[in-house]
Amino acid sequence: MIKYKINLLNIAMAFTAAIALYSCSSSDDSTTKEEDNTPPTISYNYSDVTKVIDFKPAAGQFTNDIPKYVKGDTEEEMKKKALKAISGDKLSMVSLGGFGGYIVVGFDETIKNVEGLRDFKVLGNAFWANSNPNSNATNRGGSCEPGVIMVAYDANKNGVPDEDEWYEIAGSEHTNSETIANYSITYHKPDPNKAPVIDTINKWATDIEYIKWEDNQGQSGYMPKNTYHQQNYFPEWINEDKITFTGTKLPNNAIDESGKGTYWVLYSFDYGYADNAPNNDDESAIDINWAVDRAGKKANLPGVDFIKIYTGVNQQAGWLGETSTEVSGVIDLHKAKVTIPTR
Ligand SMILES: [Ca+2]
Ligand SMILES: [Ca+2]
Ligand SMILES: [Ca+2]
Repeated sequence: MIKYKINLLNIAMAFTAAIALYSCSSSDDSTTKEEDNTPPTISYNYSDVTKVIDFKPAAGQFTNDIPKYVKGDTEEEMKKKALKAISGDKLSMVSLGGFGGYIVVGFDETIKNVEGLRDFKVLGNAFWANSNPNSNATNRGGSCEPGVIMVAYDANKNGVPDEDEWYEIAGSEHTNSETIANYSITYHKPDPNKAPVIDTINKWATDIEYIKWEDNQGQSGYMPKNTYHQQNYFPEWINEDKITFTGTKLPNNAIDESGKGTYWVLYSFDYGYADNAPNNDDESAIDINWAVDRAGKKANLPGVDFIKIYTGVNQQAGWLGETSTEVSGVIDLHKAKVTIPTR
């Protein structure tokens, strides 16, 4: 059994291995200095993020754990922990939980929108599967947990992203008929005194009716609790009994390729999302030119000062749990001198 998400160490190890492979393939001793057209190698061990404006993860198996909540922590303290995790040497990452959970980050310098080129990467922990039981699969897949990216240019120079400054990056699923704009979901704080509901088939679940949710499409359900993550899945620093998130919901991307619940493949969308392709893959890079307004019209931004990322799917993948976007930083590709043409 491939244990994609069973613990973070595995993810971190896979992630490090991917970087090592990439670094090796980029050096070539046979070329002389004059002839060497090898693009500069970028290591993804730093981040250009300098501010966390907002951090509100949805319910999730890594919520209160990445970053770690300590009893008494306020929202401000959680924002500081998030900043420490994904800025500078980016010591860790943040997990955004289920659909809608988000983080808003800012930078000391505007990331410029250079014509014809992609401009930034949102770093995550996506990786490709080593093998797929479905040999007919045409899309790339593995652990891809797509997050929707929004961008804001500080047009009025007041140092904050104002409501009318936000635009959405129209990724490959923007025109997919299964994508739902203005999707809204509410998660209810779990009652610690409620008796857990055990399922004899899904033995990984310690409570299959753990966190109740309903959406604005007439659907409702439960986020189960699993045996690998025992902490509270509802953000502990939020005092309200329920939290609501609104955004663009992407189609489900997880398929149980084993047919028996043991091997889930989370397929990658073509482009335009966070945590949807490995950090060293060009499809994790974003062109600011893809930003559109609510009517789908191009925003034509000169650059971006703020980026919001939120989990874009409402999906349970069996024992892997809910799909949650992870963010470990943002890289300004122009500052990094990395040239990636747009599509
Ligand atoms: Ca650009
Ligand atoms: Ca502003
Ligand atoms: Ca992830």
